[in-house]
Amino acid sequence: MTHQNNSQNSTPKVMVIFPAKNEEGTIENSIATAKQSYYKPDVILVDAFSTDKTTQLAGRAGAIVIQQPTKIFPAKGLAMKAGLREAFDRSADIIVFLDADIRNLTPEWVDKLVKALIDDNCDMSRGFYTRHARDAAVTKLVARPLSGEVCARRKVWENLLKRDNGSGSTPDGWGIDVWFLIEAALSGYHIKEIFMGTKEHTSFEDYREDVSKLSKMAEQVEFTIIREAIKYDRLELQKKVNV
Ligand SMILES: Nc1nc2c(ncn2[C@@H]2O[C@H](COP(=O)(O)OP(=O)(O)O)[C@@H](O)[C@H]2O)c(=O)[nH]1
Ligand SMILES: [Mg+2]
Repeated sequence: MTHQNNSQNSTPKVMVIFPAKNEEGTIENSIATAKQSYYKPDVILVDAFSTDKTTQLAGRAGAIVIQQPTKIFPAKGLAMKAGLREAFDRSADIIVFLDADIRNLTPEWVDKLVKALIDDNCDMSRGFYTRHARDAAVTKLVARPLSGEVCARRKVWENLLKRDNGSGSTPDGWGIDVWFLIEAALSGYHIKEIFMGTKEHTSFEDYREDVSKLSKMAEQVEFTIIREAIKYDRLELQKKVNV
């Protein structure tokens, strides 16, 4: 197979970014596991002013620890943008995001996401999973693929960030994943879902019995989709959809 992109001639510098808020139960193992990837990634933790031992454990596991810029929550978007800036400064070629609350992470998750870019020549790879029936309600009901495990080359991330045209409209909270997804799709990027098996993550335990705890997340995802529809003048398209 021929590749248009030749950065795979030398080994790409892979960086894994974990946004994390109070993840002391899983962070150390997550970082150690990510570091065992075939691609020997450096790991960045973007901390949300955690009040538990997350940052100490992350430092001990060998991660570069930075703080998200402000104490607003939820700040998944702020954290991802801060992580990307740090990875750009550290000359990353390929940047992988992983959630920090995963109990069954293996090094192959990183391998598979990165390999999809290198071997299959897609622009963005995203994890998808066999999930518990009540898990990932927002993803299942509102937008797919939306997992926190997402990987792209530096240039793709840079181009996506430029698409807010300096307006600062890139979401700071839970809207960020769907924002990246829509902007990637509208950029014509080839997005591929990669099957990872099952995903066991601790946040599910918080909403397992009551998915209405995800209402804030669902609202931010929905509003982001509406804002994007307005931005790209696509609201008229809904007339073709039978509701
Ligand atoms: N830096 C930062 N990380 C966050 C914040 N909120 C959640 N996270 C992290 O983002 C990841 C996804 O969050 P999670 O609660 O697991 O989302 P879910 O899996 O969709 O329920 C986890 O690693 C969280 O620790 C935040 O406000 N700031
Ligand atoms: Mg989770």
